[in-house]
Amino acid sequence: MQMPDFASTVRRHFGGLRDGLGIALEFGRSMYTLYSMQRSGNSYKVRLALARLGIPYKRVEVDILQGESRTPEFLAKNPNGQVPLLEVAPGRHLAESNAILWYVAGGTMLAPEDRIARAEALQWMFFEQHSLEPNIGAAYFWLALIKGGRELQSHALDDWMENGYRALGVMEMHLSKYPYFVAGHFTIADIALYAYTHVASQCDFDLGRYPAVRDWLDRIAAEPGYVAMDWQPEPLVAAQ
Ligand SMILES: N[C@@H](CCC(=O)N[C@@H](CS)C(=O)NCC(=O)O)C(=O)O
Repeated sequence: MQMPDFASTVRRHFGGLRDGLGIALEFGRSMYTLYSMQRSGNSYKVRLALARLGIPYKRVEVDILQGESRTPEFLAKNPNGQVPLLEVAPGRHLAESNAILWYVAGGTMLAPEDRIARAEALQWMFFEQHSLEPNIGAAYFWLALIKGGRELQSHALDDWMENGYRALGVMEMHLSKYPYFVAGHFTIADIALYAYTHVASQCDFDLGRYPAVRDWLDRIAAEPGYVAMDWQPEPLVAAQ
């Protein structure tokens, strides 16, 4: 049987706290580099998790609107040409926001280890990628970030609204019974779902009919270590 090392034992017990412990325990391995765009909800998920865990990282701002995620240099790191992207060790890159969440939160309270709770977290994180992000995420991108996006995407708007509201309805049903999505406490499933839900009102969605979702949004914003989407941890390093 492999014995857990001291760092993972301590992180398991205290990993939900942002008290600098993460910084101390992460000491000794190379610092993460996060390729991220400030107004990307998928990138925000990772920034929120790293902040909550107190894990320091170097951040590289990638402006996808200027094609910076499609340069040969970036495609060599992520052939899929998207952010977020985390360099976890020199030359070793991890893509897909929810996979990155599992990686950075592994061994902490944010990543449930109990078999059913882990599967439930995955269930909600797949839901996020299939039912929420393609609708509310797309609406946010085109309506809130792209000038003239509403006109360019007028053919898609009705579907995004209908399917986005459907996803919010599913979340409302769950949150009217439970304070968090999984395990009775804040986890990476909440982080994944929070990223685009909290900007839904910036892209035409009216959360008035979703009181449990609104209460949950307030609960997440009050979590220790919470950072807002526009929070910047350090001076930006230019993309290369
Ligand atoms: N499923 C991916 C989606 C990532 C994604 O859509 N990233 C967008 C920004 S939010 C992007 O980089 N788009 C640039 C492009 O596709 O060229 C994830 O969860 O990380």
